[in-house]
Amino acid sequence: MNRILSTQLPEHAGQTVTLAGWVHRRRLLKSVGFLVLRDRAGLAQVVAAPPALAAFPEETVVLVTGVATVNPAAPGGVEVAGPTIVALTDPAQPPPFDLYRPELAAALPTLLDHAPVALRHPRLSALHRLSARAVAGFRQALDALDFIEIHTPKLVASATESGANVFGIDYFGRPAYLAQSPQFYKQMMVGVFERVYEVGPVFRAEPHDTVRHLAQYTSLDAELGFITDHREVMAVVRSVVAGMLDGTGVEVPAEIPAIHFADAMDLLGADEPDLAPAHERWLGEWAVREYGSELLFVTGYPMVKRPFYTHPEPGRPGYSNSFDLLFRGMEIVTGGQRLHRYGDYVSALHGQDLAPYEAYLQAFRHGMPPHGGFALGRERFVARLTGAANVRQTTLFPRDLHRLSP
Ligand code: AMO
Repeated sequence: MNRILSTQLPEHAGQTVTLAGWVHRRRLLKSVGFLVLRDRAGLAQVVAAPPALAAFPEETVVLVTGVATVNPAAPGGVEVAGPTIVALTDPAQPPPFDLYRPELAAALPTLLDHAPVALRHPRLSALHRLSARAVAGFRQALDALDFIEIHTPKLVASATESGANVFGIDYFGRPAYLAQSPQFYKQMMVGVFERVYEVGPVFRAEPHDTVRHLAQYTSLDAELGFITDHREVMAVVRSVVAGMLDGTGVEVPAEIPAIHFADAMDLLGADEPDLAPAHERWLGEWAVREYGSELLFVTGYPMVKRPFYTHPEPGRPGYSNSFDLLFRGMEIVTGGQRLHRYGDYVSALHGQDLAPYEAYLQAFRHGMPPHGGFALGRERFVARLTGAANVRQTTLFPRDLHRLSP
């Protein structure tokens, strides 16, 4: 289609141009009418006599040909005058909310039920563009560090994280699962490529209705070999997060501050094996006060709360060489050093049937380097970045306890 975008109007001042997009809004005054057209780049104002706009209700898709005319009052300083407007669809039915208002005045369930239309709102689509830029930043940072991108199965034979929140499925008559993470596969591929990453969907049958849990989310995973301990993984996390936050105004310290889990518990005056959301919030505020940083690593989580592949802390076996990264008081990354000796895996899986882990264990039987990695949840990252209170706002089509459609 021979068209220019709304943002290109100023370059064409004085010329006849064609724009295509959605009718974002019409304003009909006594003697003049305005049609605001929305395309993927932004908004453009079209001026016409009010009767000429009557046939094009909001959200109708139109082709507008007219003269790009300088008008300082128009968005971008140039509007389209003397237009011919052709509808490319039937007149659109009005959406259940006004997409042209700066804020969508509808409750989250309504917006999610009407996601195909609600997501057209410039605020909402902008958030998802930001998400896409963050994922591009993740890839760029890891490409620059010589990682390669892999794609691993999402239909799997065993749970990779805790067994509790795994979706079971019928796989040609055999039991199987939706992958909770690419954990086993990314580790196995360290044995091939040394440094790998994956961007893909993961599935958690989360039984709780919370603002930070989804049944499907996008996991940004990385894994690297030949490390001394988890601190090298944390340095990679720092580069990745800096890449993802580039251009957002959030400052990433050259070294992100870190606190050991045991010290965090002392600060919190608590004695628990894991951090509760309120603990994370408190530590987030503490890191701002103490270090001026919105990012904080918590290291050394107790082994009892970490998966079996976690490497213990040398000299302090109750703790682990693992970490979480908190961003604005919420866990967005989990990672750490892994076991890498076959015998250690057999011990860690104590007494369990090893058959489902056969392919995974194969890698360790045949020689794996010391390695570690991490996973960052895209939806939580974007929620912290944008201030969205609920991860459902950072997912195009969220999946949760109650929602399987749209
Ligand atoms: P973990 O289970 O902590 O670790 O998940 C890693 C990150 O994924 C995000 N996340 C979620 N986001 C939305 N909905 C959920 N239900 C959900 N669960 C987790 C969080 C979390 O920090 N294999 C390990 C990672 C590793 O060690 O490499 C793992 O999956 O942002």
